[in-house]
This record gives sequence, structure tokens and C-alpha cells, in this order.
Amino acid sequence: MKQKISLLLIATLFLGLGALGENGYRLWLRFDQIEDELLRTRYQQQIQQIRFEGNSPILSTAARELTHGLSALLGKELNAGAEDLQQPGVVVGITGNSTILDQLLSLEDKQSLMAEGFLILTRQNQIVLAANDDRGVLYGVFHLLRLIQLHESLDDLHIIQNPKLQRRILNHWDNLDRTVERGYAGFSIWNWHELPDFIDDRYLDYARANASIGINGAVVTNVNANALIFRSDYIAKAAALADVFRPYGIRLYLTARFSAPIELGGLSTADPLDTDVKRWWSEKVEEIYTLIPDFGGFLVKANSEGQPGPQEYGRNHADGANLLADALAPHDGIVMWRAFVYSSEEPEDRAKQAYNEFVPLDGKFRDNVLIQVKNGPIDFQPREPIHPLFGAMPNTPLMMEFQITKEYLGQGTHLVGLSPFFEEVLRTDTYVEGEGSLVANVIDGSLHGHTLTGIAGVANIGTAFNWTGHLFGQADWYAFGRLAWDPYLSSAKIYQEWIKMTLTHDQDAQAIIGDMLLSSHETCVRYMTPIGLHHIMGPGHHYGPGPWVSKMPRADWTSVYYHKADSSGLGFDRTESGSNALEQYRPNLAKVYRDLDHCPLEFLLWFHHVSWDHPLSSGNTLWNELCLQYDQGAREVSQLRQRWDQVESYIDKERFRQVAMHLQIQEKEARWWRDACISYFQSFSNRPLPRGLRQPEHDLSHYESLIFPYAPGIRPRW
Ligand code: GCW
Repeated sequence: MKQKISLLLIATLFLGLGALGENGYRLWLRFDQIEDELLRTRYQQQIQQIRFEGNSPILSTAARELTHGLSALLGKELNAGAEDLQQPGVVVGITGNSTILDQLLSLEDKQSLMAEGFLILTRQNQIVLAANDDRGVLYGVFHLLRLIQLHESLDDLHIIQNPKLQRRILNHWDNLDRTVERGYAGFSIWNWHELPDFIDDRYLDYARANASIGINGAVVTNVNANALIFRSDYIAKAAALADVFRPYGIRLYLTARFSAPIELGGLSTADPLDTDVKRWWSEKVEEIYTLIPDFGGFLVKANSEGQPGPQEYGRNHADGANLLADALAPHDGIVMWRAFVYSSEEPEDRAKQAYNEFVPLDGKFRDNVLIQVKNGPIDFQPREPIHPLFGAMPNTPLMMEFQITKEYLGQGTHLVGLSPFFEEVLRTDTYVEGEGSLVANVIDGSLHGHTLTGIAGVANIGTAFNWTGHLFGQADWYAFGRLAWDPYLSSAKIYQEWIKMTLTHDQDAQAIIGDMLLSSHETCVRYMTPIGLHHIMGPGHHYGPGPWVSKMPRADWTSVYYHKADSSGLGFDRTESGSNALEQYRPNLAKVYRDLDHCPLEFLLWFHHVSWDHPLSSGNTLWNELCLQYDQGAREVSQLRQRWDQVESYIDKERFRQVAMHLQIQEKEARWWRDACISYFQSFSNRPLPRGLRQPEHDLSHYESLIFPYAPGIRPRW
């Protein structure tokens, strides 16, 4: 009878889990027992025990992760309490605090370690995992687990890693009502209403996932900020989140609404030079640190898209940033001041405005201020040239802002691997200190000797079962973390890791999926904005094509402002004969784009107005090339879908099906982009489609008539 009941229980449990199946919740942290018996036995021989030295909240996390992870992967119970080093195993700890580690490590080993870095070395019969601080140990633990998840050899290990960037941060555009601006994976995971009393397990799993890829900070509120977060009860809620994050080495940051002293403090001004305003911020910061002793600091969007800022009082961005920086400095907090600004008067090419406002302020910011710059000068378009500020503010530490959520790249339903694009940006030469001044060298501080460095990614996480809605969104989160740790890593390597840990160890399947991820960004650019087109999506929600958009509250929110199609040709002239945005780049980089006939095709229409019949380097006229690119992009999505079908037998059916359904949507939408854009631009070019190309399915008026009042992620109107 008893046996029957337990069998029933197991069956129910099994079915229950079966119903949820592989829902993707575990991300890349799956730790299933290694199936290959030979390999598992080898690991078991090499790791017979664990000796974990030291004690702190982060070290306890590290010890727990290591013992659980190894026990699960190796299929044998391990604990962290080995007394001596009799058996082969892992010995873990902080240098200087452990006699055993001091014996096993040389001075040179120890000197190679920097803050948050770790080493993993084979010494005698032990795998030695050491760091100078507890965060380093935690990152080392996840690295060792990753080696095993990847089935790498543990023989003769000699790994020394230090993070190249100091602040590796996710930016959540999450509102206090749990909507997520530009979020496509459900609602915000922060349940402000129930905090601080109810602590959702997700907070912990979130912290854990981030720690596993080296992310050490989270801005939990939207840059379009709400001053309410500074009310005492909300600070207590934020503190409860910070308590969950702390043992995973993650600091909590908040967005600061510049007018909070008025809205919350009852002052008549938010002027950064006003004494009462200064006092209000100092006291508020004091209050925050009482509850969150390791609070990271503020992220600020000011004088941008209607957000309040110092310019309302005749002050500049440095006055504003320094006000907050002074309040935070006694507590070691920092300000991340965003450079995503464009004037409310639309005086000129929007691409030029951030540079115009910020370059005169170079060197005028306090030491604890980072300027957070989006990768490109407009706004996270499918492809943009680098932001000219990266080559223009040597005396100010600049921080990169990437968008992981896909506002302009298919939102929740398109498979678009972002890592190659991040890599393209990081590897672009700014020429700020001569040839070889890559964007990565600027932001890692090495070029100008800055010690405060950082990178931010706008998160793509929500309440969706699998966190990111589209399963492959997990790969973008993962890639962001890995590139934040080391901006010189290759996308191919990053994706191989993610695929093996998340999906399959089959080599053929890995090659197919890796290829899908690596090629998909270029594909998306082709079916959305080829040859340097930009900002031609639907209005407001930014969903789907909208090259015809011409009536918006401001000209630089329309599409026609950016593509400038007319009967003679297409593109935005940003050379000397046009807006001359080109001059904001260093001469050697400007040279790459200046000449219409030598400008890389990827950026041609970004910098030039080109006539329809102009022959391009591809051998086609502009009009033909445009049509061919749109067509190729759409066809490549069909290929993506077919390639996914080829790996069906290697992927569990739940996750396979999720991705397959999304690929069908993407295929449909890529055709929609192709057809709508070709129809629209044809109304200017008045030329036939290149021979053999399919005609758009509908008339232009059909595409123009489509409206989507409930497209997700829309900015709330308050
Ligand atoms: O990309 C645009 C978005 C806005 C966003 C803004 C910004 C948070 O459409 O939704 O606001 O950029 O980065 O501030």
C-alpha cells in the first residue's frame, strides 16, 4: 500500500513537472548529471572532496553553489568541509586569509589577482580556486562549474581572470506599477506592492543568474523615473531586494528623478545649486544608506524626452550630476548620468545633439560620475555607427549602454542574437588616441587611465516562465554578462558556451544553432533597415514597419525625418553638404564614412543621400540593392526556421516548440517588413523590382492602415 502511494506520488510529481516540462526557467544553470560516464568518472576522481576556507555571506553563497553544482553534475554527494588535502579535490578561499592557500600559491600567482578576479590552478593533487575578495571567489566558483558544464578538461588548469570593467550592471526599465517600458517578457519581476514582507524566490534566482555571469549591479527602476521610490516605505522595499542581492555580490542602484526635491520634498525648486536642494539630496542619500549600506548609487535621465533636469534652472549636466555625486561621495556611491539627450526644440540633426551638450563639459564631472552613453547616436537602432562621444571625452569616464531588450529588433518574437552587434561596437576604432583606440579600450579605462569603469545593459527580463519570453533572449542576457566581464571575448565562444549549457551537447546541433545566433542580427538588419536606414518602425510602440510615419509631436520622432526618401533618392546626408554629423568623429573615422563611393554599405544611408540609380560597391544600383537586401533578409528567416527544424531531435519538445512558434511569427513579420518597405520606397523610386523578385503581397495602403493599439512595452503616459 505504502509503495503504491509513493509510486502514485512520484507519478503525479512527474506528470506535474511534465506539464511544466522544460520551461526554460533554469536558464544556463542546469547542472544536470553528466551523461557521459567516462567523463563523469574522470571528474569524480579529480574532485573527491572540497575544502572551503573562510566565511562571509558571499562566501557561503559560493560554498553552497559549488557543493550543490558539483554534487549534481558529478552525481555524488559532496560537502565543503574537507579537513585536509589527502584526497584530490578543490580547495577554495581568499588569499592572505588561508595558510593552505598561501602554501599552494606563489607570490606571482597572488600578484596577478585584482579586485573581483579569480584564479583556478592545478597544484599538487588539488584544483586551487582563489581570489583576493569574496566576489572573486564566487565568480571563480561559477567559472569552475561552467568548465564542467562545458565538459572541459580539468587537467593542468591555469586560469587567471580579472574583470575588465568594474560596474557590470543591468538597467531595468521597470515601473513601480510593474509595467516594463520596452519589456516583452511579461511584467516586472519586482513586486513592489508586496515588498518588503514577501520575498519572491525569483529575486534570488535572478541574483544567482546574474552572479553566474559576473553581473554585479542592478538598477531596479525605470530611467523615466518616479520620485515615489524615495519615499521611506519604498526605500524599505528596495532594501529588502538589496538584502537578497547582497550575498550574490550584486549592488542595488536606483534611478533618481531630478525633480524629487519638489515632488517628494515639497521644495519650490530642484535647482542643483540651491542649498536646500543640496541638503535634501544629502539627507535622502543618508536615509538610503542607513537601510542599504552597500547602495550603488543613482542612474539619471535628465533633460531628455520630458524628464526634468538642471537645464530648467539654467544649469548644465555637470551641475546636475555633481549635485548627486556630492551627496553620494561620502558613502562611496556613484552617479551614472545618461548622455541620451536631445533638445526639445529640435534645433538640428538629432544624432548631433548629445555630443554638442556633453563635449564642452569634458573633465567637469566629479570623480564618482560616469557618463552613460548609448552605443549609437540615435537610439538602439538595428544597426548604428558608434556614438561619437566615445571618441570625444578623454577626461571623463564613459560607460556603455547597450539595449538587451529588443525594442527595435523584433521585440519579443524575433530570434536575433545581439552579441555580434555588441562585439562590432566594442571593436570599432574611435581613433581618439590614434589608431587602435577601440571603444572597448575607452570604456575599460585603459586608454585614458580612468579607474571608474562600467557597462550597462537594458534588461530583457520579466515574469515570463523562461524570464525572457523568447528563449533565445536568454542568450542575449548571457552574452551581455560575458562581454561585461571581458569585452574582448568573441561571440562565437560566448554562444558555444550558452548553447552547451542551455540546449545541447551534440556538436552538429551546436554548429547549427551557433550559426543561427551569429548570423541572425545581420539578417534582421536586412529585413528591417538595410544599407544604413534607421528609425522607420511603427509609431510609439516601435512594432513593425512604419517608413510612412510623418505625423508625430516632433519631427525627429517620425520616419520621414530619418530616411528622407524623395524622387531623386534615399538617405540622410550627414556629410559636410548636409548636417555634418560626420565631423563629430575623429578625422580617421570620419574618413571611413565621408566618401559616398567608399562608405561601407552598412552605413551608406546613415551618412549619405544617394540617388536611386547610383551604382554601389555591390554592383547594384541603390534601388536594386535595397530590394535585394529586403528580399534576402526575409528569405534568411525562412532558412533560420528550417535550420531550427534540423535540430528538433536534440532539443526537448517544449523548448523546441516555443522557438519554432516564434520563428514562424518572425518569418511572417520579416515578409511584412520586406513587403511594406519595398512598397513604400517604390512609391518614391518609381522603378520596377529587380528581375525575379516577388511583388509585395498587398498595396501600400494596406500596410499603412495596420494599427496595433495593444503592442507591448509602450511607454506609459504620465
Ligand atoms: O529608446 C527610447 C525608448 C524609450 C526610452 C528611451 C531612453 C526609457 O523608446 O522608451 O525611455 O529610449 O533610453 O531613455
